[in-house]
Amino acid sequence: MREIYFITGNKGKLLEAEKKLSDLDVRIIQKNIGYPEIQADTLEEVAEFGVQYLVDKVKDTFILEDAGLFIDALKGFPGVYSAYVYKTIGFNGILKLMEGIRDRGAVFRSVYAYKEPDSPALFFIGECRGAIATKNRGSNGFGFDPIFIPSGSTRTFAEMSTEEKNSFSHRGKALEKLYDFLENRIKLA
Ligand code: ITT
Repeated sequence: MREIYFITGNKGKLLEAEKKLSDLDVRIIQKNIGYPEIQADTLEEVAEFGVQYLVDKVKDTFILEDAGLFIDALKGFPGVYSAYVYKTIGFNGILKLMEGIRDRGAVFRSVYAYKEPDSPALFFIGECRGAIATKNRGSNGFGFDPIFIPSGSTRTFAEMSTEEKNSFSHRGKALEKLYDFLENRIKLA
């Protein structure tokens, strides 16, 4: 069985990746060694910098992911600053910023980086459009899940099981692409 290290401190992300990739012949192993999340304009740049930082430190195949919530009425905020905003004002702070705002549109984005030793990194991207709820609902998932309602549902991510969230989510879509890549990669090995 192939082993892939997932460089993340986020157990929720790990669970979603394990679920989505579970019927492949791979074992996802969490490695919580951290990497600097640079101030950049895009998630891709943050992920790319993370890979470059880790390449000398992790000798085996690894993945990492950078994700963010981009709110239309706030011109894309918190976007690349989502982790910092979550740690400081949390989803309640976002609900406060959105008080009285009728345009609730938002998009979650996810960028996965996959790095094998001696090969360039590959990137897999997923997006999920939806709306910011007017109050938090549900207790599953993590981060901004209690305030995000994906298009096509009336429930927040936090009111869904991991499988159901994956069927809508930015991460689920990026993982779908990673799944297809890995399936072929294993066949060719
Ligand atoms: P890493 O160790 O993998 O970097 P992190 O929690 O710092 O984990 P990110 O920087 O990618 O993750 O995420 C930015 C923020 O957006 C963070 O606070 C997450 O909780 C939140 N977030 C990311 N994906 C989410 C999702 O699917 N649902 C809800 N919140 C999410």
